[in-house]
Amino acid sequence: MRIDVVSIFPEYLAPLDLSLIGKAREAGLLDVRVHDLRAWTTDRHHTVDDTPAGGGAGMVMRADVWGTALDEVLGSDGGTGGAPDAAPGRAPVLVIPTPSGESFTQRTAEDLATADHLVVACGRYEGIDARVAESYRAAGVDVRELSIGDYVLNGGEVAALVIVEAVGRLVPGVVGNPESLVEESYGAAGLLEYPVYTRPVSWRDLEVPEVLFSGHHAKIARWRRDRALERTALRRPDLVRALAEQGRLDRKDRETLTLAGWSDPVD
Ligand code: JB8
Repeated sequence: MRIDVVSIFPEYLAPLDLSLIGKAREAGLLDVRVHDLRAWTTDRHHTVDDTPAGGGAGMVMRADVWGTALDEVLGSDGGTGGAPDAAPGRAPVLVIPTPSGESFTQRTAEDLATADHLVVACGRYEGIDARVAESYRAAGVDVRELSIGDYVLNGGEVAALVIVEAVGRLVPGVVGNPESLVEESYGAAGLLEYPVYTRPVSWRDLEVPEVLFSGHHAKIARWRRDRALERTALRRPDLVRALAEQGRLDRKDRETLTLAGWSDPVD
């Protein structure tokens, strides 16, 4: 997968050289390139922003600078999908982090992981002139304006790091043991993960729960699901309600939730 990130602070993206994503780059699984938006400015002061139309606080990033940059970075697949005689591949995806976007979730990451080419446009100030998203959408680019959560950052760079890591680790081969992709929070179960333990068996008078040494796999699985249900009920009641609505709580699940003091109507 090819990933281009465009920013006025390319140094902010330095963590992409590290750890999992850095190794995947070295292994040739991810081709990640970071670009300085100011390379596409033509004026003496390398201006990327201007005052907001209609007035108001702050500055807005100029559509013309972004357009020049994105035309080049999207390249030949920037239009409706590649060279005239190329196989009709998936449209390139233009990701624009913004607090006004749709929620970025594990489902979004799974979807983006099937793309061949992601371009992430990192805004600053009050964001990017809205015509940029509109124009590329009209040109056949799959434009996704995405929010990584209900809080406000100073720009899109940290959100880009989050999105590239969450998507990159789903690209086949990037995570060594694909088993670890399956058993995670927001995975199949729709619950938070159960608590995990390792040695030492006793630490500061705290013991690893006995059942985990029983060798009884069904018992261990049930214990883990009960602990997952309890912590999900406490921390993310919205997830428990969603499972209840989808009829994905069995009798024992409902019993565990009742014992944990869950009093919402679950069916
Ligand atoms: C200017 O909170 B955020 C976020 C904030 C931003 C921009 C992009 C994303 C651009 N402020 O995720």
